[in-house]
Amino acid sequence: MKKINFNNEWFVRGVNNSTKYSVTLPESVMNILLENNEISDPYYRDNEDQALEIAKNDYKFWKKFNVDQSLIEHENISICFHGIDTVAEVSINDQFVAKTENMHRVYEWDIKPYLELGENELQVTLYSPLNYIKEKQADDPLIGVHHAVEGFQHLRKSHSMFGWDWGPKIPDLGIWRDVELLAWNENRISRVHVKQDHSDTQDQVNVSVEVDLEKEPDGIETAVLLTSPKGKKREIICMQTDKRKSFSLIVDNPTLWWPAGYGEQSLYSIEVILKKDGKVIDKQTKQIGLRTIYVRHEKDQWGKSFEFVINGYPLFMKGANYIPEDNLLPRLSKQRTERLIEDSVAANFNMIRVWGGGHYPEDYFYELCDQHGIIVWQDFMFACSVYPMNDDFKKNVIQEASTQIKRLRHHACLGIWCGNNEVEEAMEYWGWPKREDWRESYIELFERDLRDQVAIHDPQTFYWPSSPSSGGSFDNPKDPNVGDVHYWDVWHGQKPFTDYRNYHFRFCSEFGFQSFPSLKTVETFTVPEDRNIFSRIMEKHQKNDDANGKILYYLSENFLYPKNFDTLLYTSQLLQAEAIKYGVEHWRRNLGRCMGALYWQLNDCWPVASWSSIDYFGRWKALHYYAKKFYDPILLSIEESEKEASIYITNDTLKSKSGHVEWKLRNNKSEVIEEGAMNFKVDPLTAKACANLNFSETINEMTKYHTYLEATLYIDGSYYSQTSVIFCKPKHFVFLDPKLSVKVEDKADHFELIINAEAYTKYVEIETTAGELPLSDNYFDLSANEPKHIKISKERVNESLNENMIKLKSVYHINH
Ligand code: BMA
Repeated sequence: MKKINFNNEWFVRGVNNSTKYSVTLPESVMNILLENNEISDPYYRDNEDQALEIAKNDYKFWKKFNVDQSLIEHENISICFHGIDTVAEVSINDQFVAKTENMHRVYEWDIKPYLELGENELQVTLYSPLNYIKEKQADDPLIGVHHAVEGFQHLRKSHSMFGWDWGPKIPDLGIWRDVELLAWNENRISRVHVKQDHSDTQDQVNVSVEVDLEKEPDGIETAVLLTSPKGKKREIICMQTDKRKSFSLIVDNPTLWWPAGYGEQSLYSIEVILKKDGKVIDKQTKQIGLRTIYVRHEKDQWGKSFEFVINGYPLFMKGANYIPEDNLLPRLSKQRTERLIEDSVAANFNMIRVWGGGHYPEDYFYELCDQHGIIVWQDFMFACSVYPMNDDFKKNVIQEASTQIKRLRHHACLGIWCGNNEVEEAMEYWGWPKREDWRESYIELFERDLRDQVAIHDPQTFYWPSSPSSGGSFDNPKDPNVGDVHYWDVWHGQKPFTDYRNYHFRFCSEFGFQSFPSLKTVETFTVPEDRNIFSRIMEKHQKNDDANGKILYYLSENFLYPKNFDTLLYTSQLLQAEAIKYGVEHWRRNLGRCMGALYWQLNDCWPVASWSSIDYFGRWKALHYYAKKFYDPILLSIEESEKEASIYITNDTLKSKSGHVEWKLRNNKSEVIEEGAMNFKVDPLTAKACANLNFSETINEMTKYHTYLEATLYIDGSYYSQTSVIFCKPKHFVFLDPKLSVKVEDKADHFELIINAEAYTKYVEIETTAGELPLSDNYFDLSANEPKHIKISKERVNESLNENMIKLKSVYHINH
C-alpha cells in the first residue's frame, strides 16, 4: 500500500476572513493565530478570555495536491484523517466527501471518485464547537459539571477543552493528528489482532495472530514474523485463502514483560507481510509484551477485591491520574511525554490512569509506557455528565470505542478498559434528577455496548464500567469495600489528613489535594502586581471553586502564617505532599486489602493551581519528590498517634527482605531521648509492623512540641531510607533556626550537595539558579549535624555548580 503523508502545505483562514496562513499539520486555530501574532499567549494572565470568541467562528483548512497517472491508476484511493478536532465537513474539488463530529475517531474515506488528473484541492471546514453544543443543548438539555461550557457532553471532543476545575476554556479547533493519502491495489491488511495464551507454569505462550484482509484474497501470501527481544526470528508463511486467518506461534521459555520495579520490559515484535506475485503489497508491525494481566474482583472477608494480578502476582498499583498534557494540542510532543513517563518511573510509579475527560493519547504515549513498564488504566472518554442517547450519538461512540480498542489492544502496558469517569457516581449521588431514561441509557452504553465492544475486540483485557464503581447498576458505586473508590473528603470535604486512616479501600483510583505551582511557574503568567493568590489573575489560574479558601483552611490547621507570597506557594506544596503521603502510606500498610493508590493528578495542561505533582513546565512539586519516597518498593513508614507509634515495612517486591530498623526519639536539637533497634524479615508482597512503641512516659503536654521520632531502615546491613514524625501539628512544633548550609562537590559523573542543619528541621527545599535539576531527593527532613548527600546527575547541568547557585529553605523559614 502506498502511503503519502499529507501534513504539508496547508492553508487556513477564517470562513469570513480573507487573511490566510500557511501551515503544516498537526495544527490548530489558536496556535496559528498565536504564531502569527494575531492573539497573545492564551496562558498568560487573563488572555484565556479571547479564546471563547475565536471558537465561535468557523475556519477553513485546505491543501492543493497533484495527482499523476501512476497514482490515479490505483484501484483504491482514500484519505485518512487520524484526528479532526472536531465538527467538520470534508470535500475534494468542491464535492462533499463526509462530515465529522468526533475527535477521537480515525476517519478514512474513498476519494477516488472525486480525483482528477493534475491539481486537486482538499478542503476541511471546521465549525465552531461552541455553536454546535449550544444548539444540541437547546434541543436536549443535559446535566454535567458546571465548570465546563454548558452542553460540552454533546460533542465527542475532549471535555476539558471546554474548561475543567484545573483547565482553561479554550475549545480550540484543528486537525490534530496526521493526514495520509492511501493508494492500493488488490488487497491490504484491515486489522491484526494478537492474543496470547500462557501455560499455567508460564513456560510456554501461544501467540496467535489473527490477520484480516480488506477483501476476499486472491493469490495472497501472508507471512507472520515474530522477533524475540534478543533478535531470534520465527516465521510462518502461507497462502491466505479466507479474509480472516489465524497464525499460531508457540514461544517456549518466554521472556516476560514486567511492570516497572519487577523486571525487564522485554518486547517482541510481530510483523505481518502481505505479498502478491512475490511483491510486498502491505505490512504492519506491532510491539508486544508477553505477560498476563487481569483484575481479580472477587468476594472476600472485607467485601469484593479489586487487584491487578500480573504474571501471576497480585501487585499494588502506584501512580497517578493523567490529564491532557496541553490544552493547545499542537504543543504535544513525544519529548514532553517521554519526560513525563520517565519522571513517573523515577517516582516509582507502575500505573497511570488516563482519565476520561480528555483525549486518547498518541501512540507514543503507549509505546513509552510499554518501554518503561507503566501499566495503563484506560478510561473511555466520558466524564462527569449525562450523555445524549440518540442513535447518531450512540453509533458515533461505538465506532470510536472500536477504533480505539483496535489501536491500543496489543500494548503490553494496557491493563484495563474503564467505561467512564464518575458518571455512575454522579448520577447516583450528585443530586441530579434520577431520570429513568438517563439511567437506562447509562446502563445500555456503559454496561452493555462498551462492554460488548471490549469483549469483541479485546477479550483478554478486563472491562470495568466506571471509576469509581462497585461493579455497576448504580449499586452503591462508592462502597469502600468493593471495587475502586474516589475519595475526596480530604480536600473537597475539608476533613483532616488523618481521615484517610478511617478507610481501607480496595483500590483508591482518585484522591487529591491542590497546591500552587512554584514561583518560577507563576512568574510565567503574571506581572509582579498579580502575585497575590486572591488577585484577579491568580484566580483566573485557579479553576476550582473555593480552592484558595481550602488551601488557607488547611494551612491554618497545619502551618504558621507564611511570611510572603513565595513561602505561601511553598507551604501549599507541603500541605499537598503531606496529605497524599498520609493516604498512600496508610493504604500501603494495609497491602493485601488495599491494592492500589492513584492520586489525582500527575500533570497540568497549562500553568495553574491544581492537584498536579508536576506542573505545566515539568517542574516537580514537593508532592512528586514525596511520591518517589512513599511509592518506594520498600517503604518505611510510621503510624503515629498522640503518644504511640508503629513502625512498618511494606515490601512490594517479589523477594523477602530482612534488615534492621533503628529508631530514636529526639528533641528539637536532635539530642536522643530514647532509642532502640530491631531486626525484621518481611515476606514478598506484604506489609508488617516491626515495632509498636509507647511513649506515654516521655511525651506529655510539655515535651510534645519539641519531640520527634526518627526511624532509619537498613537492609542487609546497608542504609536504605529514613523518615521522621512529630507528635503535634507542625505549626505548634518549636523549630529552632536550622542554619541550613550547603557544600557542593564536583564528582566524575554528578554533583554532590551536602546539606547540613544545626537543628532538626523538616521539608528542606533545594532550589538552584541553574534551572530544573534532577535532584536525588528534595523536601526532606534533617536532624542536627547529620548532613544529607544529594546527587545531581550532570546530564542536565550546563554549567558548573557552586554554593552561590543553591537556595535552601525549610519549615522554619515559613515565617522567618
Ligand atoms: C476528580 C476528577 C476530575 C476533577 C477532580 C478534581 O474526581 O475526576 O473530574 O478534576 O476530581 O475535582
